[in-house]
Amino acid sequence: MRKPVIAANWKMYKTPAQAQEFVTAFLPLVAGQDRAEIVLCPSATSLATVVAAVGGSGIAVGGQNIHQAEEGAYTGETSAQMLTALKVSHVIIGHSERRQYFCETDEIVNQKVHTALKHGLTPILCIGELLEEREAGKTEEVLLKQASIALKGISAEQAKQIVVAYEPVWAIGTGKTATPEMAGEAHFMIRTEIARLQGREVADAIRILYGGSVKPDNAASLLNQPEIDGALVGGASLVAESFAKIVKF
Ligand code: G2H
Repeated sequence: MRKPVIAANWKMYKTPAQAQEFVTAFLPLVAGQDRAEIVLCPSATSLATVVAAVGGSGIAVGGQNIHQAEEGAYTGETSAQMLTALKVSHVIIGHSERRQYFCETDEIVNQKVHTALKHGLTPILCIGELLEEREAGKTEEVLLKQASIALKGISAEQAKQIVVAYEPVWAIGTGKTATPEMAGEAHFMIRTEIARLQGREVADAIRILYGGSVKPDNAASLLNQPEIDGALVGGASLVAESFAKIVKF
């Protein structure tokens, strides 16, 4: 059985003090739960605070982005090594906001996946179609293209460590959620493509999360779909009580 992953993507919210306040409130709410793996992805400036605050609770910490290069003259960027030095274990790669506002192509996403894996970071690889692509009947084509380019040159052993997040772009921060059936169908397409690329064993092992306006009141119906192995949560992860409810779906 695939253990669900419930990941918080705080985007560009929370100072270190606010991140600390969240963790202090959140830890007692999820103490003793072992049903899901929890990953908190704060902004880069709060990573060290969150790593220290979660301590030995078993909660993992992820970055929201890395640069594909090892190091270099890339003002404002963060390398994989900078994350691992802070004891960060995960990193979100290819979020649609990075693709849309920071010109990340599928090829750059692929390079970032390679860099993350090389440094032992678990990539949370985001893929998803735009509204116009869904309306044009291109959802499958888009998802398969994004998945196949992102996984280029990745061995089966490495691929098993990746967490994929299906985030239909039209459902992000909009309050619109894919129905559980729509999400389940997209996850099935992605898993089938992973099986074609990496073999059935990898496809059966890999966790595919759903992201896009996940809230406490829709979490259970999405997460109980057999193809959905967890959630990547934005807005509803900013408040400890609501994120804890999602964790305990
Ligand atoms: C999608 C999601 C988190 P939200 O971006 O990755 O955000 O839950 O606010 O739609």
